[in-house]
Amino acid sequence: MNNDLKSIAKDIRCDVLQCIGHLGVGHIGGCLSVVELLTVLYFEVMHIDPKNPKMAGRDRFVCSKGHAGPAVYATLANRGYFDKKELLTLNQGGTNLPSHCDMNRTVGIDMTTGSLGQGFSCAIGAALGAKLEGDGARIYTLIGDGESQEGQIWEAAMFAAAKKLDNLIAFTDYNKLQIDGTVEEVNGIAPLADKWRAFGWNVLEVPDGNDIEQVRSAVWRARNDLTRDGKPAMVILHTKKGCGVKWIEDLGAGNHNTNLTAEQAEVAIRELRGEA
Ligand SMILES: Cc1ncc(C[n+]2csc(CCOP(=O)(O)OP(=O)(O)O)c2C)c(N)n1
Ligand SMILES: [Mg+2]
Repeated sequence: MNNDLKSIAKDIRCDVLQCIGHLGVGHIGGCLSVVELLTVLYFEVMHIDPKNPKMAGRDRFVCSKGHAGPAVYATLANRGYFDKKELLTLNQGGTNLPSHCDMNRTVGIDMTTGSLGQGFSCAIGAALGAKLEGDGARIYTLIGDGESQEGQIWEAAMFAAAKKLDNLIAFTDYNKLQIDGTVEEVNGIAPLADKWRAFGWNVLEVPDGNDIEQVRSAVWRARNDLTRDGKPAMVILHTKKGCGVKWIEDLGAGNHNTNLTAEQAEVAIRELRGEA
């Protein structure tokens, strides 16, 4: 596998901007904050085959924060699941790429998500299923920090530990922002790591969840060391919502679901590629 993860992440980030810019609006902030994680999972860690997307025993990724669909689609396209041209159909009539992940429409998507809190439970069900099957699959899942205010998350967290799901590796996109403000002012979730530990999980914090090397070593550590003692693992990624494009980052919570013109996307892409 090509180890140039940084340049792959840049391609994915540019594709997210391009497809949302083409549509004119989208969940830009929460897509850009998870690009490094998706890159590491799909290009280095997960046991998957884009040519055989339903392969038995494959690892699964459940994007419980389903509004990050465009980031997942850009990752799948770059990984070869479908043609990159398809990205420009994002959320348009008849598309295979709706704004939120849909397992019945998109090749490579294994769980439908978008109603916050629910995808995480589905991931836990998949982990339990894989255990019962004994097929060796690992289940990776991503939740938002605002999503972590959902009661369902904590019920599911308790269940996963009780069932000793050590084939489950979860991530929190701790970007400190949600739809209408900071997580802290809406309904603070700190101390987050202590909460997960108290629920029986092994926990790892990544100071910069947009640093590919930090993410890479954390994912491997979670996979190899933190899921060996009957416990699931939670990796808390301290990220920046809108990461990679300064003016989008500066919108703060305003970058959650925002307008982006094709021209603005083009300028941002040129900047990212160092062509500005
Ligand atoms: C059950 C439910 N309630 C509300 C929404 C609308 N909604 C979509 S994204 C979002 C904010 C999520 O914040 P966070 O989890 O922090 O996501 P991120 O910052 O990564 O975008 C909300 C309230 C939803 N999709 N599902
Ligand atoms: Mg958030």
